[in-house]
Amino acid sequence: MSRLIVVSNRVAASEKAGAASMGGLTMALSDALAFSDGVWFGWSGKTGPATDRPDIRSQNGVTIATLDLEAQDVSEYYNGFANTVLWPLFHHRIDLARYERAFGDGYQRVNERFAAALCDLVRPDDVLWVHDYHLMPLALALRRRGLTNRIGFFLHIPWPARELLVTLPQHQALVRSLFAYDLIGFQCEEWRRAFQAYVEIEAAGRVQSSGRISAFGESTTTGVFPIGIDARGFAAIAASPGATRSYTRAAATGVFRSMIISVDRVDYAKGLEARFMAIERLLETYPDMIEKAFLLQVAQPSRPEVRAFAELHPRLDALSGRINGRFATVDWTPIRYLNRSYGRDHLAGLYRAARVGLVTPLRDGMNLVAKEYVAAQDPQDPGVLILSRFAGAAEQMDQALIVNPYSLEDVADAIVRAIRMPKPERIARWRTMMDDIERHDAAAWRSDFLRALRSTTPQVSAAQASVIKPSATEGQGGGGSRVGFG
Ligand code: GDG
Repeated sequence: MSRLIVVSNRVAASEKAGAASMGGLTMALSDALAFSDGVWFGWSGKTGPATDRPDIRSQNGVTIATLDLEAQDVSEYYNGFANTVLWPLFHHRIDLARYERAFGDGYQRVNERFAAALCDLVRPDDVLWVHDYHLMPLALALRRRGLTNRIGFFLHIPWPARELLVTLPQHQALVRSLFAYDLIGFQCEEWRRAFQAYVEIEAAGRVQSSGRISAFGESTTTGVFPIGIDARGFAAIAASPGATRSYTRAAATGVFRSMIISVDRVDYAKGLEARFMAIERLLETYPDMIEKAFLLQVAQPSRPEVRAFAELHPRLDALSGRINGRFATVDWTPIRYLNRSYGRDHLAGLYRAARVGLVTPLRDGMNLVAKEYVAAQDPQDPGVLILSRFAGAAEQMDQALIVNPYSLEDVADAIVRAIRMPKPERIARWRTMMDDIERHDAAAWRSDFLRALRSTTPQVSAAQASVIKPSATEGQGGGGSRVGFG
C-alpha cells in the first residue's frame, strides 16, 4: 500500500481536532492519511527564518510536516500572488488584482522551497495530492528535482475565462506548469471546460473526450470531482446537544418570523453586499415581509492583510447599518450581521432553525455551506435552499431555487417563494438534494480522485524528468532550473 502525501498551503489545525470542529475536507483527508500512514505537508502559518527542513510531528496516526515562511514570503506568496493575483483573477475580479513581479518571485520561491523540503520526505511509491491555487507550479518544481511519483492537483476555486486569464503576465507559465501533474481535478464541468478552452485556443492544444489533454509537447488528464461534505456526520452534529441549544435560542427569538441564514468568510466573491441590497429590495417590494423575514449573516473575517478583503468590512458595516436604520422596528432588525465565527455545532443548529438558506456568491468553486444547510435540515420540516447559479454547487443541486445574485429582484422574489413554499414541495426538493449529497460525500470525493490518479499513466519517466527545462520565455527573475513566475 503506497503512502498518501497531501500538500496544501495550510495544514489542518490540530488542537481542536474533534468531529465538531473539523470541516469535511479535513475529515476526508485525515481518514485517508491515517489509513495510508500518510503525511500532510504545508505552511505552519508562522513566520521564521527561511528553511527547507520541515517541523515534523505525529497527530492521530498522521505525520504532519510544516515549514515556517519568512515575512517576505508571506507578503509576496500568500498575501501577494495567491490572494492579490490569483484569487481575484480566478473569481473574475481583475479590477482588484495587482500584477507585481515581486509577487510572482515570491510564489516561485515558496513553491521551490516546498519542493526541496518534500523531496527529502517522499518515498518512491508515494502518491502526492496537491491542493489549490497556492501550489500550482509545485509538481513542475518536483519533476525538475527528479521526482517521478504520481502527483495529482485539485483546484478548489473556479477556473477563469480565457479572456481574463490572459491578462495575467505569467498565464502561459502557470498553465504550462500544470502539465507536470498526472491528474488535474476541477469542482465542476464548467471550470474544466474553461481550462480546456484556454489550452485549445492559447496553446493550440488537443482535448480528448476521455479528459486527456495535450499541449506544450506534454499531456495530462483532467477530471471533475465535486467536493462533498460528511453529510451523515453533519446531520448528526445538527441533532447534537450544542446544536439543539443554538436551534432553540434562534427559534425562540424568531417566533412568527422567517429566518434566512447566510454563512461566509468576508470575501468579495461571496456577494455579501449584493445580498444585503437584495434584502433591502425584498422589503421595498414586499412590505408584508417587514417584521416577518430577517437575515442572519454569519461573516467570519478572512485575510485581513489583503487590502481588498479589509476594505469590505467598513462597506458592509455601513450598508447593514443603513438598511437596518431604514427598516428596523422596536423588536425587529432585518439584517443581523455577526462578524465572528461559531463552532460547527452552533452553526448546524442555526442552519436548522432557518426557513431559508441564502447562498449567493458571485463566483465560487463549489460552496460547502449550501451542502451543510441541506444536511442540517429536519427531514419532516426542511427549509429551502436558494443558490447562486455561479457556485459550482449549482451543477449538482438543481432542486435549490437557482438565482442570479446580480439581480436584486431575482433574489428578492426567490426569498418570497421560499418562505411561501408548501411543505410537500420543500420535502420533495430537500429529499432529492440530501440523497445526492449523501451519495457524493467527502469520502466519495477523496476516493474518486485517488482512484483516478492511481489509474493514470505515469507522467514522466526518470529520464524525462531530468531534462524538463524552463521555456525561453520563462525564468526571468528566477534563473537556473526554477519554474519562472517572476
Ligand atoms: C474554498 C472554495 C469550496 C464558515 N464560517 C464558519 C465556518 N465556516 C465554514 C463553513 C464551510 C466553510 O467554512 C466554507 O466553505 P466554502 O465552501 O463556503 O468556502 P471557501 O472557504 O471559500 O472554500 C469553495 C471550498 O474551498 C472547498 O473546496 O467549496 O468554493 O472557495 O464548511 O461551514 N465554520 C465554523 N464557524 C464559522 O463561523 N466552524
